[in-house]
Amino acid sequence: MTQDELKALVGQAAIAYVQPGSIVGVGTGSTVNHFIDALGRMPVRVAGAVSSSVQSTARLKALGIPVLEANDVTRLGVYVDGADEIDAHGCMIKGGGAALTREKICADLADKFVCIADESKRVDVLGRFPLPVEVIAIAVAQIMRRFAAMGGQPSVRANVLTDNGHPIIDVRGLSITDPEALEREINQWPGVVSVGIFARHRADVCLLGTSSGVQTLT
Ligand code: ABF
Repeated sequence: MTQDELKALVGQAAIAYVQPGSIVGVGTGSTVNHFIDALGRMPVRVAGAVSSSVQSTARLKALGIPVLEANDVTRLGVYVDGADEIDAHGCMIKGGGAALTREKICADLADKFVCIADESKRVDVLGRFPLPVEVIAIAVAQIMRRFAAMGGQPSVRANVLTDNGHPIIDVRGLSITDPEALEREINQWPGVVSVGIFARHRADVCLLGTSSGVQTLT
């Protein structure tokens, strides 16, 4: 199966976690796009969705699925999102799609975080994928110096501002053996909006698309 077919497989499989008539949290990316399309095929649809990006909002609205703001809800039963990397503990690198901050906000509202990913995203140690960090523009140089001091190779993502209007730094060369500790450390640096390590709030379930079917990892 192609990578896109594996993404479609898990996008459809995630529907099993969605209560018809509920409000669902929706992430961002090509795998999530398959999930959104599957939402559109539900015989009894969701009442609405809280979206993590302008991109996902547009796709939901095109299917006639009402989109609510995060401030419009107090809790979400489930949040479904992709990842750039996921380890055996459900810790993830996210943010390749530049939506990491709103993804963390939406995930924070959810009782269950369901990660959907193809098998290429499964790693033993996080960090092969460049770590995305959303930052306040005036702090870019100092934050890059901090990453260089820990052995990383930071670069500003060219021609990208997030939906919140901020630049992103991508950091190569990190071997993230303690994701939760590194997330806590980076979160406190002045100028960091959010870091693309999802360890403090990791996935509760990972639906991994493999050539032999969907593996459910908890
Ligand atoms: C999103 O899913 C991002 O955090 C992450 O970068 C992306 C993965 O993209 P794709 O599903 O297109 O591989 O949540």
